[in-house]
Amino acid sequence: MNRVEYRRRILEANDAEARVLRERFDEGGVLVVDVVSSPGSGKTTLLEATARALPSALRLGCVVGDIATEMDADRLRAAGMPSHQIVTGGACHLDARLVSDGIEEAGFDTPEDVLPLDVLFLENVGNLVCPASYDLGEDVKVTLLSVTEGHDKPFKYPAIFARAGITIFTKTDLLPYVDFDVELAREQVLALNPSAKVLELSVKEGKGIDTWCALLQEMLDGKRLMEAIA
Ligand SMILES: Nc1nc2c(ncn2[C@@H]2O[C@H](COP(=O)(O)OP(=O)(O)OP(=O)(O)O)[C@@H](O)[C@H]2O)c(=O)[nH]1
Ligand SMILES: [Mg+2]
Repeated sequence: MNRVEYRRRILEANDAEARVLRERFDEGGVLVVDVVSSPGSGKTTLLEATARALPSALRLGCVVGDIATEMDADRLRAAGMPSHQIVTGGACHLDARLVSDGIEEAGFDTPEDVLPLDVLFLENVGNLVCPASYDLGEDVKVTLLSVTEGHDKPFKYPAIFARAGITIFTKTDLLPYVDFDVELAREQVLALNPSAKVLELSVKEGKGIDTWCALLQEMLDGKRLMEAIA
């Protein structure tokens, strides 16, 4: 088997696992959000702020992938979000099998096989390339781009921005110090995915968190409504 064939088979197997996960998430009415970015763009920081900002009645959980350490899960638990760390041991992305094992190990499972959660976040391994190819059964991929990374990144890493229903420009408090053209970056994102929502956010200044949380609530309400009329 050559490399191309091998990769095709891996992705096909992943897609099959992701379909099973998606059915299960839909059955349980769980909104699943896959958060992707380069290392250090602010995924964990955003999820910490999200845990603090969303209504406490919402049941949140996170499965977080990293190549080493439990640090992010520790941070998220400290912020009040039940979290489980998957240490991939070098793999540069989460896949559907890792997510499936992760929710079981996290105790997000119940005997009825329905997740007792409203929103499940997946914090992917810091990487803009590999996570683009892996369906995790999510409702939406959210790609973060911090303003320190440069406004050319959507066109340089097109697959992940094309697949993201939401792109968030993070660390906007740093805009005065870097040459990041917000409008140019927005144009690139929308050229790759005309229906993408593009948000600007700074956790440090507390800006954009309300809009982000309102969007999450809207997606959760929409998902529950679709199930009710299905
Ligand atoms: N100035 C500023 N710094 C931020 C903001 N959000 C996050 N940071 C900082 O950026 C650094 C990386 O943040 P993390 O949340 O750990 O990033 P991450 O994407 O989870 O990183 P990995 O999981 O390693 O890929 C930390 O030092 C944060 O304090 C922000 O809004 N403004
Ligand atoms: Mg992190």
